[in-house]
Amino acid sequence: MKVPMTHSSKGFATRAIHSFYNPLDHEGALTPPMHLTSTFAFETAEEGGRRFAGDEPGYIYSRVSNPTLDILEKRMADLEGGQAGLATASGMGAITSVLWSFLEPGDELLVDKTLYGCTFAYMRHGLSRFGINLTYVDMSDSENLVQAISDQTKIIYFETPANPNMRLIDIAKIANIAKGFEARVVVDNTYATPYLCRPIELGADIVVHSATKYLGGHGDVVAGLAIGSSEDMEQVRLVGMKDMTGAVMAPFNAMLVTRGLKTLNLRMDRHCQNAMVIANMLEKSSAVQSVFYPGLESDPYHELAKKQMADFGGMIAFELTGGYQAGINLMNRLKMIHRAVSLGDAETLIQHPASMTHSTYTEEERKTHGISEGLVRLSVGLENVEDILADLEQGLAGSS
Ligand code: 3LM
Repeated sequence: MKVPMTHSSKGFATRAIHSFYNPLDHEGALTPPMHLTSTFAFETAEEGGRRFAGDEPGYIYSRVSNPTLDILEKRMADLEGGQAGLATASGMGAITSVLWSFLEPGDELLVDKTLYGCTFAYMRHGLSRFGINLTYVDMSDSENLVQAISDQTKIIYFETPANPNMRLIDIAKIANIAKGFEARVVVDNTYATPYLCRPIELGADIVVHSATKYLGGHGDVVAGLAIGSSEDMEQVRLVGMKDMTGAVMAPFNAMLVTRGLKTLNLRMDRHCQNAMVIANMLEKSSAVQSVFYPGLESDPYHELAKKQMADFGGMIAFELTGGYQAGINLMNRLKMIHRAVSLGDAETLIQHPASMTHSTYTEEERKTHGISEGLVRLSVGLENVEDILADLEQGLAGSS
């Protein structure tokens, strides 16, 4: 496994385990204590006033900040190579808090054509109702962005690899084009995680995550994170999150995500290894028409993946020779693999984007946005790969 670029002098795993917490400052408690408190007492009324005015650091109320969240926010900022982080109630909480913080009526929002279903719905049915001019750009060819960008562009937004069809976008190229403009480049790094890809180091301004996925890693928490410059994150904290969405992460959930981070590198290595084996099997299977996985040499994004990712990730999309019905048959024949949305868990999960995660698009929109009706999405888990293979093979055998 190639060792990813490091942000500070210690390695990725070491920082994910140790940084920004010393047990000796907390009665020796190896695990950070959880601050299950909504509010914080002030020594004097004047102290409270100074904190509200921003003249003095210190906690006020857990919708603004909390010590348990602080550790996670700092660790994630460090792992992503950003200055500051913000822990939110969900991935959607991170995305909405960031965008509400920087957009005004009349501003232009340029988004890639493939987005996670609820992100698409928020932009298409939410933001555009409030005077934001939303334009879809196929950013897999950065020339399209050169044509679309203007002085009105305030946010350029994309996922890489994109949910669900595994398109990749060249982060450095996009960031370079945005340089001459006021626009912030916001990247959803949920699929790759900072272990495999660090958009900020490639020139992006803000990274958002669904921490529900690989960061938490165990399917037991809904959570989100945003990372960026100190100034931007302060604005998202005090405007987007505190006043507009209220989507703050709960301390218990921060504990779960902080725990997940400790094994992120180990889990990602295994997700990647398993996914490579599965993708190779699918590519060879006569029941499968096409496989979308950037680890395959035949994949159009293979070279870009090698350039901007340390490995190819745990997500695969594919279409069966027998089309939509064969995909449904396959899903229903599986015995170990669970039929469920979400991703990045220990358990291998399979779902059908057109009727599930991407049912927020109309059929017509899915067609325009390149999400085919027969596509099946697999989140490759941490089980023994032979068992995942065996379940898929028996499922495929009777799917047509
Ligand atoms: C899913 N995705 O199954 P939360 N960004 C990306 C995501 O994949 C997601 C979010 C943001 C799925 C969830 S679908 C009903 C279940 C790339 C979530 C949003 O708010 O933490 O769910 O993150 O693809």
